[in-house]
Amino acid sequence: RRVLSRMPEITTDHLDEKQVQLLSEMCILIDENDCKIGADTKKNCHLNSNIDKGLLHRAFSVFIFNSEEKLLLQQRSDAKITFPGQRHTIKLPGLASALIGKVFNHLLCVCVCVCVCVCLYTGCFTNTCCSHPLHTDSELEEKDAIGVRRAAQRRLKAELGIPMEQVTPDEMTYLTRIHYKAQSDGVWGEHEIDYILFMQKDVELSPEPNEIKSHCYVSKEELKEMLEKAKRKELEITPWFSLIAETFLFKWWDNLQNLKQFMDHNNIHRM
Ligand code: DMA
Ligand code: MN
Repeated sequence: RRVLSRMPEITTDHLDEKQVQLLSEMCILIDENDCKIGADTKKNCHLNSNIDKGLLHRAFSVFIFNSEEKLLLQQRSDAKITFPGQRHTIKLPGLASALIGKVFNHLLCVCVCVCVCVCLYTGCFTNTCCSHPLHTDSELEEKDAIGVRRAAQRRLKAELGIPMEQVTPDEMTYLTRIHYKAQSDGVWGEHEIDYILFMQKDVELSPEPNEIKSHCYVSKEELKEMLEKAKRKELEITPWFSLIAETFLFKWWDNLQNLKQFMDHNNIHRM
């Protein structure tokens, strides 16, 4: 049957149990104009095999700034299935391992592991919070992107432990939408239209370790330094955060008090 063609045999046994459970959440399927066309599991939405056929879902990215205008970043936990803190496997090039004797290969593997671990000790950094509105009445509601803003409130609590009353939907500014695609590894990836939500407020945090390895507030200068380090492969940044940081972020950040001029709910930026 047609639906079966979307479900290739994928083992999730080696992955984090809590994160695997979340793969059964129902995401919102959309077309390239962000019109909803159905629902599918988080798992099916994030398999490269389906993304290659054009499967696209709705998502959001929240950026919280404190009263000093510093941006709250998080480092994704190692448990995350897409873009984890540390890569799950390290592969040597086939030719290299074929040429090198077994013992030497083993030693080389250890060296590569150590180097990669040192380089990526900081893990995959990203903006405050990202996730997906679910296929429920409350999160499907499209007027003023209220469904997406409700989903953001839910995930800010789940990931960062921010009390729901400190991040109500009406405190979030919906700026615009970004359409992008990125592979995480051979199996998993992202293909989304991402709603950008901004908020400036001092909030209480109690991060959930299964979601987040660490968090920090950064100034513009500190983020620029991180972006430079990411270019030199000294730390890792998620592809969507990198795209937003290279395009709109600093312009918006310079205007936290006058964001209205940047609200564009008609266009979808293809990246
Ligand atoms: C997905 O983020 C959303 C974007 C914009 C990349 P995620 O992988 O952190 O989702 P979740 O927290 O639901 O696993
Ligand atoms: Mn996604």
